[in-house]
Amino acid sequence: MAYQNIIVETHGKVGLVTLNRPQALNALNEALITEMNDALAGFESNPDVGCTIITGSEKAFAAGADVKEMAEKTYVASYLGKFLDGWTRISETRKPVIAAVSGFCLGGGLELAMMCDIIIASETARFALPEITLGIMPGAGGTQRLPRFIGKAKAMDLILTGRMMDAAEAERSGLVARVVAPEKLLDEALAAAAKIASYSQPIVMMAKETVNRAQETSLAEGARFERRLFLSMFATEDQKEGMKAFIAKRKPDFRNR
Ligand code: DAK
Repeated sequence: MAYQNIIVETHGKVGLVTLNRPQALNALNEALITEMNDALAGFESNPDVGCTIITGSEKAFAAGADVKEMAEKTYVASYLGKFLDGWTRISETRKPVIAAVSGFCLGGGLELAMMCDIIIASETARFALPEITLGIMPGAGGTQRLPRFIGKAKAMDLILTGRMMDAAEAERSGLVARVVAPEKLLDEALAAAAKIASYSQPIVMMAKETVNRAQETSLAEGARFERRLFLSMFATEDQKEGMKAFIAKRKPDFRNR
């Protein structure tokens, strides 16, 4: 697929998707979502890629879904046409995805970032779910994921007022994992992604799956799930290699087996 709205690169074992609609502050239209899903599917099926980064520009990660594309939609046509159908596909990825966020990260842009596994923000990042100001509410998981990140009190505040939260508040609230200077954002994300990609791919994928299970189930069921996958790791060559390398004081050579 030829991409018009994103730029796709690989850096070693890291896949990089840069959202690229500068004229609309990377507003997410259907074409962009389709292209992003295609790129992610390519990285998912590429055994040489162990982690993906999604980023935007310095001014905007993404200013939300494309309001101009959405404005005249009707209910029945949208329902029949599976309006915004591909939006949550990123949450089904099995390899880790890092959102590297600078500037505006609003509405569907924040929902996209929250579907990633780690959010790294620049000091200039601004987060909001401003849908209420448009006469709608978040529709790509925002009302469900944001309270899980930052708790009900702050999620209600943000969703009902539509106000923006800066990077410092986002880090304090547990939405983002790290905040760095704007000029360091991509390097920081690339270094984190390269580290993740250097580990055993199946083990990383199992760790991601298990942490995500914590969001969906009881503590007891989650701990049982963890134990099952933990024990299964002793059937991998990479577990043997990782522990032998530690004992021999050398770097492990993980083979994803
Ligand atoms: N959509 C379309 N165009 C946008 C846009 C957006 N979300 N955000 C900005 N733009 C466009 C502007 O219209 C402007 O275009 P021109 O007028 O030059 O043609 C250009 O980008 C530059 O924007 P501004 O001139 O407004 O730039 P400023 O620096 O003055 O302001 C801003 C930046 C980010 C504060 C402002 O642009 C803004 O408030 N933008 C809208 C933010 C917003 O309301 N976002 C939420 C959209 S609703 C679902 C999936 C997703 C969703 C729902 C359901 N399902 C799966 C069911 C998501 C919904 C949303 O995200």
